[in-house]
Amino acid sequence: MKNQEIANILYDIADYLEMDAVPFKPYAYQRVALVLETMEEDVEKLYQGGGLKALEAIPGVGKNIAEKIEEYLKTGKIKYYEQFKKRLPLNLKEMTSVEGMGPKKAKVLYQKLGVKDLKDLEKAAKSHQIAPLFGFGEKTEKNILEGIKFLKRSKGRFLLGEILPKAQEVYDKLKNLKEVERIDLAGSLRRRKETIGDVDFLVISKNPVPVVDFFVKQTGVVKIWGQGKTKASVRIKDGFDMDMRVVPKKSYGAALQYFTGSKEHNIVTRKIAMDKGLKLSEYGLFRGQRMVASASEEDIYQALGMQYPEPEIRENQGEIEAALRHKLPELIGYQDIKGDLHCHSDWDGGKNTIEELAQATLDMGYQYLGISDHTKFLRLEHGLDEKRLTQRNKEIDKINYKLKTINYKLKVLKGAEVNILNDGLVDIKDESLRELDFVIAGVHSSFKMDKNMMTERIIAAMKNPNIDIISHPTGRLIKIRDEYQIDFDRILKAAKQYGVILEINASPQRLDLNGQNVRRAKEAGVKMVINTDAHHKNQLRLIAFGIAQARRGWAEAKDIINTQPLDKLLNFFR
Ligand code: DGT
Ligand code: CA
Ligand code: CA
Repeated sequence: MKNQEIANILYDIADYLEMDAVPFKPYAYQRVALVLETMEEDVEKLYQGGGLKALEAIPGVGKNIAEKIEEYLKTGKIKYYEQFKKRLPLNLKEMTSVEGMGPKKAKVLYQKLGVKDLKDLEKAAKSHQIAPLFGFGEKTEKNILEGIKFLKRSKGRFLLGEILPKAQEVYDKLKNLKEVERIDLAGSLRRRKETIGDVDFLVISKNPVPVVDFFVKQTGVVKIWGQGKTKASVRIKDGFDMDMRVVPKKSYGAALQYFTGSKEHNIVTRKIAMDKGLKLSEYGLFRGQRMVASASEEDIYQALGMQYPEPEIRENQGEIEAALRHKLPELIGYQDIKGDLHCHSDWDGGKNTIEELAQATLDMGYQYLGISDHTKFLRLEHGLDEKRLTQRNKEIDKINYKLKTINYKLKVLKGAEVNILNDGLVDIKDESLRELDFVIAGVHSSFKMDKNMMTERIIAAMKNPNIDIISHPTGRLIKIRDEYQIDFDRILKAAKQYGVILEINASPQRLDLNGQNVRRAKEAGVKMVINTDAHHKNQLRLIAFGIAQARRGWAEAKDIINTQPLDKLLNFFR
């Protein structure tokens, strides 16, 4: 399927157009790119079936863009794009990956200093060539260096949300092999860590050679790092590595325990075995030559006198001590969520109508759905003003009425995601907020405030009695930008004092709160909510990533408000 390839080119074209300060057009290209990325149909098949007309039927695609897609499908190239690349031969993706570096800045740096990629950029910033340029300055130069440092830190790791679906595909293929008795994802993927170094598969088979053979020959493999009788390691075209181990059934539990990690968890677990006069390895738990346990992880932990720790908390952050004392928390389950409270509808530029979102919610077995469209400060995202918000509320009333008449037990709740402005006020009148069932407030601008000001800004918003939830409370974008500066302890104290709920945003790029902050919130007695921030109905499924993060933070169902039925949920709103 070429959807993503084409989307990437359209994003680049949008950047180039922005460099040339062309109005409106960049947005049109971005919009189509987003549609291509998220649609399920294969654009090439659409074209084969219905030609140019079928392409023009894709939302946002006019004749002009349709012809470019056609050109790509026919020739593998788009001339318009090639001309841009020739005129401005810079590594767009690299340059704009630096937080705060937009296409316009990239163009100036290329024209004035010949900066083409990250390496050039770092050199230019370090030798202070950037600050004197018109429109840049000391602060921008400093931010660029910080941005580059941040990128280096996350290099070589991939987003869980990117990797898991791809690993799942390989998992399914392997599982279908007749030689494969059982297969599990191990390593950081099984622990649902937010970024992944490489994928680890563990297989039970009596006949490993054909399994290994299949693994290294599957489509997408670009390099074989190593291949033995029972193991292999490969790189696939998406740029990450996959390891596979095949073991016999009798030592499967020990192998799964070992390869799930984390390494830090394993080191301490092994020490506990030693203190009991045992030896724990990937082959089993032994007393001398005799195998004490090995078939299942449960057996091993039990033999060590430990409660079974779920993979998400195996990070040597207190879980071992708690397991020894049989005091592990009962983590929130993957089926415990009863509704999503952070979804954007087509009222603010999301992809689906409220009714479509409600339908998708029913399919997920939820009891409620909160629509929280952006408000007016975010003009690019079609934020709603007071008048449009009221109109949208009427539509929600109508949908609820319809759901009732067909006896569906789903309630659509009226929400909004308002913007916390620099002074802590929000961008919409309080009267409008009082018409809503709940209000989410979030920071979407001026991320570089100093720590004290940013903390005050958020606390000021929490004091507004209309505000129930703070969305993505630390503002990070994994691999893109760090958290903004806040005093998280003060935020927790204020949340507790005013009864404000903190969001665990499930979007794989955010996962905000992260596991560590979830744990701090729980310990401070602050309630949380797991939301997807979906802009498309398919994104409602991303809730699992938020649940995983909550589990990594030791959260139990009672810590998360949207594990509660509707009547109890409403009690949490101010
Ligand atoms: P990653 O790939 O960097 O996201 O993190 P992991 O945890 O998947 O690490 P990886 O792939 O290097 O190894 C998979 C598991 O194998 C790891 O979680 C624990 C185990 N393991 C690997 N190397 C060692 C080691 O030197 N000592 C111990 N005790 N366990 C190890
Ligand atoms: Ca790994
Ligand atoms: Ca590995």
